Amino acid sequence: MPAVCVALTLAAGAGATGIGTRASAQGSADTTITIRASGSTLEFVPVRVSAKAGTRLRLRFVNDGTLPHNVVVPRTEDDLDALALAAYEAGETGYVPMGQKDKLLGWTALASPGETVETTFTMPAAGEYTYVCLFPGHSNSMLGTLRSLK
Ligand SMILES: [Cu+2]
Repeated sequence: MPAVCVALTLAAGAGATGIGTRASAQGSADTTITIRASGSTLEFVPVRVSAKAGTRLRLRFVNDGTLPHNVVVPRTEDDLDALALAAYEAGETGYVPMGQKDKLLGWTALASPGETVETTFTMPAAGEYTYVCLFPGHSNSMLGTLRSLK
C-alpha cells in the first residue's frame, strides 16, 4: 500500500500548482535556486533565498547529508505548526501532509542521503515565506526564509 500512495502523490504533484518531483522531471521555471543539507545538521544552506513575485521558481534540494529531508513551502507561516504535526502521520507521502496540500505553495519528495529533489511553483505576493523540512523532528530548526521580491 505505501508504494501505491507514493505513486499517487507524485502523479498529483505533477499538476500546475505544486510540483513535487524527482530532479529528472522537467518543469518550466524562470529561476532555479539550489539549497543543500550536509552532515547530520538540521540546517538548510543557504538559509535565505529570494526570487521575484509572480515568476516561476524551481527550488532544488541537494541532500548531501546523512539524514532524509524534504522541502515544503507553506502559503503562510501560520500553518507551520499544524503542518509539522500532520507530517508525523504522512510517512507514506514523504512526510508531506497531502490532506493539507492547499496550504502549500510547493513541496518536494523525500530526499534520501545523496538524492536531489525539486519543486516548481509561482512566487507569491511580495513578502517573506518559510521553507521547512517536515521530516519528523526537523521542523523546529530546519527552516529557511524565502523572500518574494516586488
Ligand atoms: Cu530534515
